Amino acid sequence: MADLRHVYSGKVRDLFALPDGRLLFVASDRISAYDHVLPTPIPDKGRVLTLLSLWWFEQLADVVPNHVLSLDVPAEFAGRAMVCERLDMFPVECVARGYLTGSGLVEYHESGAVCGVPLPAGLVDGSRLPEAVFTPATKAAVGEHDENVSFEVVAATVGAAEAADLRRLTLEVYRRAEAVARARGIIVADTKLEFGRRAADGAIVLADEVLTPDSSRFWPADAWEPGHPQPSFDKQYVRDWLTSPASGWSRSSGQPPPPLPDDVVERTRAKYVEAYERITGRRFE
Ligand code: PZK
Repeated sequence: MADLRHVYSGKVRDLFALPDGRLLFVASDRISAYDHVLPTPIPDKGRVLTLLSLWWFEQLADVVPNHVLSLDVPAEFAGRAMVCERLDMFPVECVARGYLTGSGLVEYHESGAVCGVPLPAGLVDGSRLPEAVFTPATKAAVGEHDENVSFEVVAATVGAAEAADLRRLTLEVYRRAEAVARARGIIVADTKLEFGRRAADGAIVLADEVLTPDSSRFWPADAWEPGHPQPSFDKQYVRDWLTSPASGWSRSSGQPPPPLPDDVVERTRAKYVEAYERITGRRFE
């Protein structure tokens, strides 16, 4: 791994600096569940998510430019890495939600609103929102969860014009993606985007990975039934096994999760491939 400087490690992805100043964004085969990285990788997950992200970047090119420069990457990362331009990142997780669940549902129960956006009464876990909402969050320290904030907090942090741009772009990206995926039987309940500023021309550029099952909640549309937590398109086999007596593990044990059985690994791999093939209409190979 000559001349790569490790800049940042997420749970399941890594960022390196290349000697010429560009960045290498690498998607691993690691999978997380219940806030743990599991000891068993999912074969091809990094390649599937990279291909999906690239497909979306292409679909969205008329909405917003993206940070991808090249796919010519060191052999050990072939197929699961992108050479990216270095941006000045906005310190905001730009989230759009078209459905209510997770931290959005918790806030709604407390206040009837999410990130300061009032919502109609009577919504339940999994409800479709009347229209998608921008629900930004501030990046938390390692091990902490991001904190939902209002548009006004974003405006105070990055400037009013920038905040309005981030909100508009986030909602445009989400609306486009939700419609595409919905037509193929997958609900994108919400998605988290990261944007940065390109120094050369001042443009706002879409970064990170986009509209993957790791950055978004994917639900099978045919099982959608508001009123309870929805099954995950990709991770349901993993969650079901981890919470079954067969795993011998409990979320509250403080222990690391055990290795996954081969059949759970294989079925989970198949779900990532299925998401890619359904959304893009392309064959994964
Ligand atoms: C950047 N992250 C999050 C990404 C991780 C964590 N194009 C860019 N320019 C400058 N900074 C970033 C990016 C991008 N993308 C992204 N942190 C910094 C991140 C990948 C792996 F562990």
